[in-house]
Amino acid sequence: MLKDLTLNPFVASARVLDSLGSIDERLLRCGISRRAFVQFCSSLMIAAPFGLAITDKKTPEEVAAGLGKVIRPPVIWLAFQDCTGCTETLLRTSHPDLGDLIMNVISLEYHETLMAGSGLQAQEALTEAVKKYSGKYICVVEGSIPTRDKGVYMKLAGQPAMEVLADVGGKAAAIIAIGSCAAWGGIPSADPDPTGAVGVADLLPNQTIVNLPGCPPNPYTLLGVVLQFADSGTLPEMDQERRPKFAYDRDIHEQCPRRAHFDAGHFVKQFGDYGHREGWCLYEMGCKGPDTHAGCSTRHFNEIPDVWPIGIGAPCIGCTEKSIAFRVPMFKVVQIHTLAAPPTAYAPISAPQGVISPLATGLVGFAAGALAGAGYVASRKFSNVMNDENVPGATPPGSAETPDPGPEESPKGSE
Ligand code: FSX
Ligand code: SF4
Ligand code: F3S
Repeated sequence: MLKDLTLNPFVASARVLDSLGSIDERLLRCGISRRAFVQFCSSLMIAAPFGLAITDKKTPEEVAAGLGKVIRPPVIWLAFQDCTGCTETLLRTSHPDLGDLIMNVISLEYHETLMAGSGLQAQEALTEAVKKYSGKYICVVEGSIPTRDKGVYMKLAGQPAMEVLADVGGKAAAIIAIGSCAAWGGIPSADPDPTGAVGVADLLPNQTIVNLPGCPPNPYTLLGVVLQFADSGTLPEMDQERRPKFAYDRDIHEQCPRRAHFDAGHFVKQFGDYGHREGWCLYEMGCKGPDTHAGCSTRHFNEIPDVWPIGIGAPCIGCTEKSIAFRVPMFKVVQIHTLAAPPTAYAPISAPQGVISPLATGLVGFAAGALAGAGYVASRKFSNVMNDENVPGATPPGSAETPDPGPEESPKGSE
């Protein structure tokens, strides 16, 4: 029994979409187990614990029961100037079943990279899908659109990408710009921007557009938005950059597992040093986590714990932020502007080691250490002044002003 979708603007003409069947029907027909679907629903709940009506349930079974009745949304996927990482992230789940399941939960009507057909056959499939589901399909756009020289730098069947987007995007119920390239230009728009690369909203400002920046973004964010739209015709609450708040409401720094090291002043000075091997803070290596809104620190990729940039020891490059990734050099240290200030006094993670006699490490030593520690942390407190050279870490790593802790920083016998 299909859910009554007559009140849903997305499925105003439900008969056209009825032929796609509900998610439950499709999974049954494809022999996908209930267990795999419930597992998928629990991943969705983890990715979107708040802010999405479809995951606002008590258990994964309840989410599965609700989602199973939803008619599979038709999706037309356009790929422009990109590396295809956005598609890859959707397919590279750690369980093969899951990739298969994702492709069955939606009805992918056109996707150049994944479809078997090519050339004229593919072109006809696109024309037919646009005609059949006009005004009802979700158009997912991956990659930026070249605008320089009348858009000659990318064509699809002889038509400039700009025109394809205007045509296919213009007839969609909603557009999802997946990845930083589609959201605002991304890598192709980096200086010197030879093709005049822009994002979807630059060309279709009046369309219903959701931006899911990230290079690549988390695939569950896409699925959450698509499924909510298919279920109720609504989109999740968005910020001023058109990003859904449920996935972009916090900065990386706020929930970073290395945050305690930041607060204690333990910084990696160069890749491979003691601090890097010990998982210290990557701020001085150019980490943009304090200025970057994304859920990566709690929602890792490929369902594998610690698979995200900082988790594998690389600084965040701010790939979800319009003004950071591909604009600010990767290893340039950012000034701290966020409100997420560390406590004024924070116990050091490991006590400094030296040759001071045990007697001297009594109350006096404790007080002096606490004062010095608090002073250091206070000096590192967030500055609102751009280019404030007094902020430790304001100079690029490796410069003369960045002190190296030296070997004495490492606890004895640990290397
Ligand atoms: Fe861009 Fe997506 Fe980065 Fe790549 O396609 S957001 S270059 S991960 O693949 O568009
Ligand atoms: Fe994590 Fe980067 Fe913040 Fe350090 S600066 S705590 S590595 S987000
Ligand atoms: Fe991007 Fe930073 Fe996450 S680089 S993937 S926002 S950790």
